[in-house]
Amino acid sequence: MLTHLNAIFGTRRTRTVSNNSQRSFRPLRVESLEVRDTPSITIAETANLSPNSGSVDGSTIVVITGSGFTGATEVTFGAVPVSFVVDSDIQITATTLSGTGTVDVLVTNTEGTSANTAADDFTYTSDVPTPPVIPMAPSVTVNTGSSLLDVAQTQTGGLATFSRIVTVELTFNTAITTVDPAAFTFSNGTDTVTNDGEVTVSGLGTNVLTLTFEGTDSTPGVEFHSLADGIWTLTTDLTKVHSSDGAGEGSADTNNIRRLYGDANGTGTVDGGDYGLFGSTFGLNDQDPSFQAQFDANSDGSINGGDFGPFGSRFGTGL
Ligand SMILES: [Ca+2]
Ligand SMILES: [Ca+2]
Ligand SMILES: [Ca+2]
Repeated sequence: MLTHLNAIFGTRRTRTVSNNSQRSFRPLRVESLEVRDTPSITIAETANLSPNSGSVDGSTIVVITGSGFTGATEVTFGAVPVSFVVDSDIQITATTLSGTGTVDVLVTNTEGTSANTAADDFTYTSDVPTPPVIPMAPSVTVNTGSSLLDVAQTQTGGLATFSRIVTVELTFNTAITTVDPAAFTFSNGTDTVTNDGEVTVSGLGTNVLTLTFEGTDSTPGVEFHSLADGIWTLTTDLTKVHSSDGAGEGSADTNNIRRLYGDANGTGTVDGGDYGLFGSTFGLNDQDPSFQAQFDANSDGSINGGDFGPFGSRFGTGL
């Protein structure tokens, strides 16, 4: 703080002093009294950087907090001057240029340069954080790549019905490393089929898992490596499906997976059209190019009387 006293001399006057002589003088009058604040600049100190790391490519906006920033003339990152704004005596906002390694961030004002401390360390990093890739709801296809679909499926109300369902393929957004029991559950309202006994999972280590069906004709929900008749929902419990980054969240349903043995043309009923197709493959085995595995109800490699029984019992029925 500095105090300024301004004074002026008044009109000259005379006054008689004790020995009767006269003496002239000019009174002094205070004109104004002014008190001024004078900035007291001290050497800067850096207490914190936020963030204290950023891309090697630069352009990271760094908020420097500390003291003595008023009148700062230069901010350097590893001796490289950068652009900056003095927000207040205790805060500067600076923008990095490209750099490498860990450097000191120093602030210079008229009194000097801030002392190098651990708090002023800034690290250039090439590590760009990426979010973990966890399994998301898969897309689901039935009988992919199977000769079971040699006869074109007719969509009924937008839905295909399959005479046999022997594979269900799930395509994920990332490679699946492991699955827990009951990660995949098929339900038709009566029976439940899961990978905890009736479903085998293959393809681990890739984005595509293939589900196949185990058990015999007497296993509820499974008939000779096919889902049994019904309108099925596949529920994928994503918390039981793991990528290298972790398990998924929640669950996903795939509805209207429809199976009716004998409905080879996918109309939703076993009808005359299916009967004609059945007749064309009757007596053939899986070595014959005309063999249609979708009619091989008992999965024994031939279309014969063992398949005609289940076909006949369903003739005229629908889902
Ligand atoms: Ca330092
Ligand atoms: Ca049909
Ligand atoms: Ca058969």
